[in-house]
Amino acid sequence: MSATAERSLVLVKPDGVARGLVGEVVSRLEAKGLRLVAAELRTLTAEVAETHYAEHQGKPFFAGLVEFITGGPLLALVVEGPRAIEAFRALAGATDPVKAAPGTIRGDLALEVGENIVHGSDSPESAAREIALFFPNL
Ligand code: ABT
Ligand code: MG
Repeated sequence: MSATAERSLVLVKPDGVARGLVGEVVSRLEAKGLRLVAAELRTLTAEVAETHYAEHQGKPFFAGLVEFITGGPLLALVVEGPRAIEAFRALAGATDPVKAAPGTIRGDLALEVGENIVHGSDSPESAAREIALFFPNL
């Protein structure tokens, strides 16, 4: 990784995989200039899901969130590029797809906050933690 490059964990969540949007998401992030470093299709255990979303434990939507994210295969990606974390969050759009700007992945392709197609790490600390959780050998 070059000195200016940064890595982010991106997930195409089970709703995105089920809807056939993997190609659309990967196409958008590659077109932006982000480079794929790792990719794996897998179904999460509850344990990994609860660790990944540990910051939301105790919130009213937590149980539903874990059920959703473990409900089918997702595509886990590590992407790399200058300011990759912020770059992918900008491509993804706001958490609530109705508020997400048209032109973003969520703004164009999703309607419900609980099924918003993609995840992207939200800080360098989150990215390090999430990449270690999903790809411990990277
Ligand atoms: P993630 O990339 O999934 O972490 O989403 P984002 O960082 O944009 O938003 P946060 B706040 O981290 O939401 C995590 C997941 O929880 C869902 N959620 C969130 C709800 O279902 N209801 C809510 O009120 C809030 C705040 C949306 C996110 N995941 N999904 N799917
Ligand atoms: Mg988040």
